[in-house]
Amino acid sequence: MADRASGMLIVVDVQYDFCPGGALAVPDGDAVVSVVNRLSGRFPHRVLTQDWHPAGHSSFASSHPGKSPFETTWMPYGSQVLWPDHCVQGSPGAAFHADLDVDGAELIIRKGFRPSVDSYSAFFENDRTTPTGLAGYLRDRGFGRVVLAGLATDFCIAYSALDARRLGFETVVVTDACRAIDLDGSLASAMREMVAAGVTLSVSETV
Ligand code: VGL
Ligand code: ZN
Repeated sequence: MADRASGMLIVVDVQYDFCPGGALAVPDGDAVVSVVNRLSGRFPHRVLTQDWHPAGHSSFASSHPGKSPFETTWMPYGSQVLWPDHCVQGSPGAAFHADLDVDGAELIIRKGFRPSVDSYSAFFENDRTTPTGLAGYLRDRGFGRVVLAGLATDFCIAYSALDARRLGFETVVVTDACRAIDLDGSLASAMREMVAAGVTLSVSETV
């Protein structure tokens, strides 16, 4: 029981397409790798998430004639940002960064594999109701605390943190172990929403 007290470190989407040179590069995205690996020394239990889209996924602008990347469109489940093609299943861009400590992870959650629904959160698809199974996995194993790191702060990290709070987990985001896309103020609003929802913002030295 005692070793569960530190919680589950959830390492979100540290994949080549979100690193400089990738299809949906997050500025300075690869800087999280060394911070996450250092955190891994203090968190014996780790889950990785992997954005994992089929070719032609509905979140890709290329699937919507006349639309450009970073425009917003309407999906049956709500508003959706359209992205450049990224993290296509099995492609080099979908691979984890080679320096990321992958072998020590206890579970890899793949998300975004349903052609018609995007999935930012580690817990639910963007319809906010289809579960990935992660909440059940954590509960079955007796974890009540999740610590989030990775990419991107204002999308997959924020959605995961808000869902974790909604599900009743103690939730920490390690801000220096994350980097943001920051589309039209999305970072500021994500930070505001996380704080309002009771997410603890921490830094890697003290978490
Ligand atoms: C992400 C946009 C699209 C993320 C994934 O990991 O934050 N953002 N797919
Ligand atoms: Zn994606």
